[in-house]
Amino acid sequence: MNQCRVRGLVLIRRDLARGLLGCSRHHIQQEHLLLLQPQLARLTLRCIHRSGKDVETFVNGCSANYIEGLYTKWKKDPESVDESWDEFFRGGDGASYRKLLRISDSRKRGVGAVDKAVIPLHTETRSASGGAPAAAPAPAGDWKSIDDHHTIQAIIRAYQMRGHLAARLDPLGIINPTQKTSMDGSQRSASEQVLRQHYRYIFNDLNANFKLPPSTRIGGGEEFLPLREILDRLERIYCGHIGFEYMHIYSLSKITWLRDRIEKPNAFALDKDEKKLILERLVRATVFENFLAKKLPSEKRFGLEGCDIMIPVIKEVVDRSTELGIESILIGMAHRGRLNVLANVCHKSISDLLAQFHGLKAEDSGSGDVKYHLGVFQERLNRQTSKMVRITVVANPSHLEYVNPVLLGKARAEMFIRGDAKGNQVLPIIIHGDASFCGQGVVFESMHLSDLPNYTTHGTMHIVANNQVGFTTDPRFSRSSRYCTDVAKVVNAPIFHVNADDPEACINCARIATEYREKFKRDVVIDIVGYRRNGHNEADEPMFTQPLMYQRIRKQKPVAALYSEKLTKEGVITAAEYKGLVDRFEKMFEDGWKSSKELKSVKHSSWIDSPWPGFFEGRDRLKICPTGISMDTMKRIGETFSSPPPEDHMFETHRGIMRILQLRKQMVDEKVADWALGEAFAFGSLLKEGIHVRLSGQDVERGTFSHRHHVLHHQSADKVIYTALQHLYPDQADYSVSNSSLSECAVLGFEHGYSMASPHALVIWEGQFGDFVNTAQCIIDQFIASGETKWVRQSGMVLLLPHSMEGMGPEHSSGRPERFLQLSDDDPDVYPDTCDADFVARQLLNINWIVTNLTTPANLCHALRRQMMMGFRKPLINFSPKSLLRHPMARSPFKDFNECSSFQRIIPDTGAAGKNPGNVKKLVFCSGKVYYDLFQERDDHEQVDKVALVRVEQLCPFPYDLINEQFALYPKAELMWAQEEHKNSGGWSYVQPRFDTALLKNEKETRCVSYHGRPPSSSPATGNKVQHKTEYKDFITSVFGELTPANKKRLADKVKAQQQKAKSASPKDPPKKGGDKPPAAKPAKKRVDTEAAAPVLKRPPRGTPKGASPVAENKRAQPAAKEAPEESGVTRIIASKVLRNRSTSRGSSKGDVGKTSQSPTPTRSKREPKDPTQGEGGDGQTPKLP
Ligand SMILES: Cc1ncc(C[n+]2csc(CCOP(=O)(O)OP(=O)(O)O)c2C)c(N)n1
Repeated sequence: MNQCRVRGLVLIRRDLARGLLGCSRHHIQQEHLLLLQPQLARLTLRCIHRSGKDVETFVNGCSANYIEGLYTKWKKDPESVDESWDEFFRGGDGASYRKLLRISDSRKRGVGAVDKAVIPLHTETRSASGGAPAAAPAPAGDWKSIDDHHTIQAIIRAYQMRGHLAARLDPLGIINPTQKTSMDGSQRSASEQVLRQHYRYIFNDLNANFKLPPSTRIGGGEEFLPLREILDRLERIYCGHIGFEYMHIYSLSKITWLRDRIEKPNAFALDKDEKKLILERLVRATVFENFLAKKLPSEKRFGLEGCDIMIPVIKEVVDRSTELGIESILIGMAHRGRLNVLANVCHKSISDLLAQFHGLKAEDSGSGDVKYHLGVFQERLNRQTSKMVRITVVANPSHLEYVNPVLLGKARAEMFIRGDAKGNQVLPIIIHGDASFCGQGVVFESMHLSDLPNYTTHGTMHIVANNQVGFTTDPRFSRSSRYCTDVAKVVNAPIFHVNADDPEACINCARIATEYREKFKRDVVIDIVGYRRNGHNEADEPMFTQPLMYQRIRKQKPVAALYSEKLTKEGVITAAEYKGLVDRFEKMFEDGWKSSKELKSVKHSSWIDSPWPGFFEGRDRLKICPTGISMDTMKRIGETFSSPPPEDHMFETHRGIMRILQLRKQMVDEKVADWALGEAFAFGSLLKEGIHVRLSGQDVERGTFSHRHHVLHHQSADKVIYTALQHLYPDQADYSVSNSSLSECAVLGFEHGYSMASPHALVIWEGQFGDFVNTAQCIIDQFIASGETKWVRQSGMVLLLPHSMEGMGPEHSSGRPERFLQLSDDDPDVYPDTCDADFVARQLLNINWIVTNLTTPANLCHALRRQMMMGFRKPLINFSPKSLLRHPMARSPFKDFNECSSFQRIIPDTGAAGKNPGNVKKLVFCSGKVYYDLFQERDDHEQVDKVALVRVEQLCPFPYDLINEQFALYPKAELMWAQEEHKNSGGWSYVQPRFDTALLKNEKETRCVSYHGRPPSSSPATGNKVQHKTEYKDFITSVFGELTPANKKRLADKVKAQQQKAKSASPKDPPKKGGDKPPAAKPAKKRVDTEAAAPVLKRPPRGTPKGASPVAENKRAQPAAKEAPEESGVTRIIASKVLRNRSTSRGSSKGDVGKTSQSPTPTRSKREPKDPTQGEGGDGQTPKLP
């Protein structure tokens, strides 16, 4: 059938359909003619002016015959044809028709053969209207033929969409489709499930010829194919040993590319050499497993037998990708086939690998890991492409799939280090098990990182070693989805399911997948469907649970044998050549075995997956470089951080942000820093020193508590942002700050992986609230806490976990410090050698991580900088404040950041108590925000000189030396530990035994440290405000006793005085409702939260275009600004003043400020800036001042 004719008729049909929807008959015909005739006329002209194909597509014999037929009919009886044809044949006294006829005659002579083959197949008559009662009579046309073509299109599409359901994927043949015999005797797999209502059609006239639609490439160069050939080709492509799933992809270009790649005839042809190479690699993989089975029959190795082809598949990916420019490949995988990958893909020394089985002692420190978890880092020449390639297999725990985000983070970091912005040089590959791929939530969470700008790895290759069983559970009971790979559809990844016993199909999938990733930089999945020859491990008896499957498996020949037979039959190799291959690899492994026997010890460090070349060499590990920064640096950072974007950015900044920046500026002028500024000092100074800083987590750009504001958003242009810390110095390092997806597990894993790639980056993950960190527990336990010990791999990763009891309920209070402290690996019963000159550094070196609960911005800055100033890397878990972010007392003067200052592990009491320690009755140790509560309460209880408050800033490693100094300083004091957490939470269970160990050090010491805090509880905090306050009061009373009548009177007087002061400060005539507005010149009194909807303050940009005057914009903004209710603003100002005054009294005791340490007591700026953002806060949870 001629394409143009079909098009013309389709237009008619569409018209009719429209007519059915309600147009008048006349209207239909008018429109029909309009559509048809220009079409014919245009095509006619094309026929005249152009030669060859174009002409034939319209007026070839077929359409000409059709029109001729109509014409004959019309001549006999003009009413026997549709009015439209009538009009056409009459047109110009039949001139148009005669013209058409002339052209068609000439065409008919050339293409008659094709036309004759077009046989309408449907025998039933159909009305064009589809049987609708009110339908107009159908225009004349060869509807049967058209319908047949539609059916063919639908069949092609059905194969493309659902052909995979009938693909023969299972090498065991258990789940393969039952084939049916077609009318020509051929076996066809496509079932009703695939073809649905068109299923019957494939038993129709198979000789009928059809024009192929543009949505398929099965024709290659041919436009027409008989039905038989169409079905055969579709069957071969879509229902063979590969099940292609790609029609779920939204992007047409990707679908078209894939169709092109897989449908074209001979798309999968391999030449002799390629076949030989597959066999060679297959034999190597198989011989390796057999060799291990023979030598170590009782050892667990999680062999790959049944999915052996995975090794040649990975090698093909390596070949192809290196050919396409990839220089570094990172692999994350579980136990199955891992040894095989190390030996045969990475080319790890066979003797080193086999030595792992000999029970040798390790030369170096660390506890090591089982052999099928170890990492590898190899740089080698790829012989196929003669290109160097670096292959890393990341060490991983037993916990299946949790390595995924870690691998992705590491790959991303490597891309960053190489400046590979598009993933052209680095390729991540993740190898999954079928049960774990669909079972573990971290897979989904990690997949969702794939297209996020700051997390993308520009396409990850996923390979599933699908042995159709997970331990003892078969897929019917381990997943609800059809395929184990369905999770990948969320990111639109194409999925290639392939029969593991068809090596060539597998290799072709590897090729297409590699090319797809290279072209589109998107995730792609190869699902290798095989089987597991042995039990879950080699000692397991699989017949207990999978008897029928294993009866089949026992009969199944190994794929290497099957493939060698195939190639022998094809004449590609001889039997002798095959045997030669087997012998060669057996000898290779035997030699490796012999040399492994000669080894006397092993080294954990030879299994490191992230070597940091040049970092440790010549470095004094125990030297911690100074963490202080110069005044110039502080000024520069402070100024940039407190300034709006420069004028040339033409940036509209939110008015509330302008206020925050003004307040920051005020702090900088007064040389005092709050939490956000302290953090900025740390980041900015490191960036200046060339250290890349990356901050990631939920809502970190603004900060959950709206305190950070690192990324400013243009208020009238989408996606225009400004990040001040990226504009500090022209030659600074890169600062990356990014809100993450709402996942703790994947994002923390990702950042941990990122931190492993280089020691020269400060990588920080911040939890929204510390409470949510437990959804990433596996990453914490398996990687961060124990990674260095197991895998000799360091990480300087920082976790910021907002933590403190502020009445926000069970899930917004605790970052669970007790858990991190419990995982710390220092011995509570051993008093360390505190006389060692390097004691502090050694303690840090020997611990698995550092746990801090800091109280000053300066200490935060030093702690963060110390991460990069140590001669090694260590994770830091810091419990961040919430209300302290804006607490007027939680500020540090600039001198606490300067070159003479350093990190303070404890902050002693330097107030009245510290000055007269002999008078002190109680020495209270505490950690974190509770210090400020205790500080206030001590004042309220008038015990400033009687109670010393010592802040333990670094809980782990425990500062024994400094703690002992404090014991000695207050010889008569009762020793107390005060915490706001419940007794089974917080620091108590960690510090108690360590206090005891410290006290035991002094023979004369008879005191012990008592506990003061909330009683034990299964819930981290109460959700009831009243109970929260009662608990708080009880806790405070246990430290200071009840308030005396004198205390109470003093407090009452104080409150009265404050109220008086506030009253006198309030405006005499508050504005009446609906009355005059107060003068607009007092914007500073408005709180940001009342201004949330207020217009933005525009900087007058340079070169502002006409008509867009910022002044005009601001003018327009005025009325809205005035609408903010002044009354409520006033009330809030009063409230905040009371708070400020209260804070002033808290900070009244003046402490000594030593030259070499930070100000030990809280300081306050002279003019306390009003907290502009209090009242905002993520989650609707506003941290309140205590
Ligand atoms: C998170 C997690 N849960 C449970 C296990 C215990 N386990 C080890 S292997 C395995 C079966 C894994 O099946 P699959 O993913 O199909 O991989 P296979 O072993 O079949 O290659 C299980 C449940 C584990 N290692 N990790």
